[in-house]
Amino acid sequence: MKRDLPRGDDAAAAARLAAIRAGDRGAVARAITAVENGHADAAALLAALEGDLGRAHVVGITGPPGAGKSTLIAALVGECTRRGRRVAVVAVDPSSPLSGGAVLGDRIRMSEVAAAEGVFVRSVASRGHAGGLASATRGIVDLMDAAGFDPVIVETVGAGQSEVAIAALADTSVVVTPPGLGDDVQAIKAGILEIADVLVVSKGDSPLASATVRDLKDMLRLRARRGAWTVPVVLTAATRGEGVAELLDVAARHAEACGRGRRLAGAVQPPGPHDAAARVATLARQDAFLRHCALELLDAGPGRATLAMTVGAEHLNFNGTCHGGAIFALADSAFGLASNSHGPVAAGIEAHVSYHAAARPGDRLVARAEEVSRNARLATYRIDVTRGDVRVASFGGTVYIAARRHAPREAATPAAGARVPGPSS
Ligand SMILES: Nc1nc2c(ncn2[C@@H]2O[C@H](COP(=O)(O)OP(=O)(O)O)[C@@H](O)[C@H]2O)c(=O)[nH]1
Ligand SMILES: [Mg+2]
Repeated sequence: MKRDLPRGDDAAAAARLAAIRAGDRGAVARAITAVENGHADAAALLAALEGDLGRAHVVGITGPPGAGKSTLIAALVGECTRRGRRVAVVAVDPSSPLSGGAVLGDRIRMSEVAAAEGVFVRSVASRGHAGGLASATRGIVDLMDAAGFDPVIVETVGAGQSEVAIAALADTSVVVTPPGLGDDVQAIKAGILEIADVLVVSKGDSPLASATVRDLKDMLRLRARRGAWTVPVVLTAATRGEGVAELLDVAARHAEACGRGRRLAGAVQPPGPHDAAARVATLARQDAFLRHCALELLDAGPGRATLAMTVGAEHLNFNGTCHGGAIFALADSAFGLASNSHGPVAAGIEAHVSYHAAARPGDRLVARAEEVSRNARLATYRIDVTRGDVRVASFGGTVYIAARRHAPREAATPAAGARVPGPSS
């Protein structure tokens, strides 16, 4: 009798898997509950579905409370169903009791679209998840992916570290900004904006909306482009259905350019010293400014990079000495490479420099960048610029570490053996 039990269990498990793969709502809902409760079966279930993952386009929608995320998602869901797509939504509820009203509001708005055929909506309460929220959300996204929903939309409130981790599940991260943030834009730029693949200015019916679009576009212009993708700014008025189809199109274009299933590639082994050197060499090769300034990569490793520059006629100021801007560029480039040696994208948010000695034509300047401190989100670097034994400048800088990693394509480009080729090789 006992020998029949495992067979019965196997058959039940197989039936459960088949039901999930077929998109059976009840089966998906029960599996999500098992994942949320950390049920023993859940891990085995998710493992069995591994081969079914990576088909869905996972779109993360984040932004401050009240930005209009839920309203926008409801409109996106409507647009998806009009296009014949089966769409799923995971709304990660903020645990703050202050936002209880908003959570209730979400449920009401969502329930209108959730009743539609081919739409699956699930709220995840962050209370009781104690740090496991990101992994529970990941499991839920996986289940929706395996069940054939595409896209899978994840709503999070952009604030703390766990929200950034949840946003990292997404193939396309959409950051929603309400109009009229003004100076606050500066404050959020270093953080949540860095994760954005697409920026949305919501409530486009507000008179302040077009000014906010302009502000964000100005800000983006100041920022380095990431790979082939240029972050667009989309104006939406979700309550009127405006900009919603455009947003869906833009998100689809991002998935075409940058791929799906990013969360599945996130579990790669931690990079070793050679990976860091190879990554820096690849980044240096791809850096047009480094090439333009004829900066030479001498050495790299985890958290460090050394660059050299020979002072030429084109580097001189009106005094006939090396322009401070050229020295800054050398130090800043070493800073940029060192801080991006670990894999996750690091964006400079602050830098300062002191000049100690002049440099003249023919001088060979070496900038050595070293990591001083690092946590999950921020890292600081010290860069010494020297000419032989003489210190020419000292440079200090801070980076914000984004949740994403450099595209695997870049990181995987093999460097020649253990040698670090210079930017021009
Ligand atoms: N005027 C206007 N109000 C909007 C628009 N979208 C959302 N809202 C309002 O903004 C408030 C917050 O919206 P909600 O979607 O709950 O924001 P969330 O907290 O980011 O999910 C609600 O009162 C919405 O009615 C819009 O396009 N125009
Ligand atoms: Mg909401």
